Amino acid sequence: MNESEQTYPFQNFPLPYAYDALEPYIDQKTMRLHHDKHLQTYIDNLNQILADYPQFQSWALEDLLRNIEFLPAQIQIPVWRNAGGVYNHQLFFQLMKPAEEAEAVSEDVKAMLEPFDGLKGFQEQMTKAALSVFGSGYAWLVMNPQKDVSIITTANQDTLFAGSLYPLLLLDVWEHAYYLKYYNVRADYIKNWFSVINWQEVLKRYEAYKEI
Ligand code: MN3
Repeated sequence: MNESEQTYPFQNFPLPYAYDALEPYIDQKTMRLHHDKHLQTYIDNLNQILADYPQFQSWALEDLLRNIEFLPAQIQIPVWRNAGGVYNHQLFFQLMKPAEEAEAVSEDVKAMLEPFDGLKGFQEQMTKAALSVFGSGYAWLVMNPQKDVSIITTANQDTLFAGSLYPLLLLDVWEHAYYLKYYNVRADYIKNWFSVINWQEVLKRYEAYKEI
């Protein structure tokens, strides 16, 4: 089942690689905490909130986020935060892969990144965006309905479902994503994350959305 189609009670899917598979770029301890504790907490919170609202238990994660204004007022903010936390983390983990499995960046990826003058320009702009996030949030590579790609940032566990942008790639810059290994040096974490991007998956998302 596609992860975005799952409904209450939400479950934590295993990582698509071993906890230590992203070493030395992202350490095993961070991955265990990030996946087993941080993501799990968002899942547990979301299930706990929806336990009292059986009428929304058949809604997929995306339905909840897209239609947040149709939920009872008292659960809109907690569902937005926790469902967002689940969605963002599942996508973030899915879009990384072990560096030793990484292939040379393909011509198709280069074409996708043309608006940034290629891979290097993309890395520079993504780094700048990720460093600019004040406090907790994400930097994203997104596509708009006109099929233009750009880089944006979001705060906390906001998702892109309130607008019309489609997520191609995201970088978690909450401190929990890097503090154990990189302490306060977010820039080094960002630099190393570029080595574990799953470009094939990103490209799949890009190609699929271009067709819509
Ligand atoms: Mn996180």
